[in-house]
Amino acid sequence: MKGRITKSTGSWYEVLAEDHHKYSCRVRGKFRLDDIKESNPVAVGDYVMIELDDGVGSITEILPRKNHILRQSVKRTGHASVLAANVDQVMLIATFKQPRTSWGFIDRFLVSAESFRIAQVLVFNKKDLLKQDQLEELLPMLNRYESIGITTLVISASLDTNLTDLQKLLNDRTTLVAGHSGVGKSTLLNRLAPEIEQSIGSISDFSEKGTHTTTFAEMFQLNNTSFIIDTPGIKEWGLVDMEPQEISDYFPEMRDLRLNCKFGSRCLHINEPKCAVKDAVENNQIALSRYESYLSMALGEDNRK
Ligand SMILES: Nc1nc2c(ncn2[C@@H]2O[C@H](COP(=O)(O)OP(=O)(O)OP(=O)(O)O)[C@@H](O)[C@H]2O)c(=O)[nH]1
Ligand SMILES: [Mg+2]
Ligand SMILES: [Zn+2]
Repeated sequence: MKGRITKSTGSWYEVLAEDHHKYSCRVRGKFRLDDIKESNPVAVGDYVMIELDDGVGSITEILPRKNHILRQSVKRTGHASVLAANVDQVMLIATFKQPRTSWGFIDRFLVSAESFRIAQVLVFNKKDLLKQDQLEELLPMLNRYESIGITTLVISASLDTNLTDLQKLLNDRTTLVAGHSGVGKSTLLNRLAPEIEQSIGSISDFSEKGTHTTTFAEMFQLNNTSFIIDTPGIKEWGLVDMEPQEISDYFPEMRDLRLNCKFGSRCLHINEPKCAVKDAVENNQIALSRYESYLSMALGEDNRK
């Protein structure tokens, strides 16, 4: 029977099978996974074949992936694990305060998704906490993201503000929801489908660093064709296997411009003469904060948070 991985704890997998039942499964035998070198061969979102024996399932095959998104291991550099497979878009949940998400972190995440060729939605939650002047600071920034093809939304999960707009974006897709701990990912999922019942942290938990309420990625079905994946809060986001020369390919506003740089695809847009990207920053065609994010990535600075 065919199914889809909805949860992985490392040794056990939960599979939503074609018969609409969920089964606990283990991996049986060895897979031919020639091009997958990550530590976890089976990820949330994977389509698999399972065999049942007395209600206990075995995963016998992983079906080919459309895509996957890798997460750099925090503990072991050079190691990555598959955060999820077969996703149509990532939805990054950020907050302007409680906690504050930095633009550097946002850009790192968006650039990674772009490198895996996965569309991005940037959502700011906790609108209810923002004063007028804070909104006026945030909205022009979001316009700049809109202008480079990233969908943005400002919502309040706890007050249901703009959730119908958000719901429209989820239709007929598999969406991975990511963001720092405490931004309200689980709160949002519970609002979208109350039967999900994801546990929610109390605000005081988040003042202590390292507290994560959600510990495993888990996929939920919103309707027959719409799936959403809740993930544990991300502390920092590293770039996986990316050469400095490659990074500006994943900034949509830089991608085409770089053809006009004197040094073309070898230009790092740092100190090179006649650089079209630097010119565009000078005349505000590229947002300064985006260029600063770019620089920190290209220089390998550690501003992952
Ligand atoms: N003021 C306000 N608080 C919110 C909103 N959404 C969520 N919260 C609160 O933020 C806190 C964290 O919410 P969670 O949903 O647990 O956050 P999370 O992103 O799932 O966190 P992790 O599972 O640790 O990654 C809780 O106290 C929520 O009640 C909102 O729109 N406005
Ligand atoms: Mg959570
Ligand atoms: Zn350049």
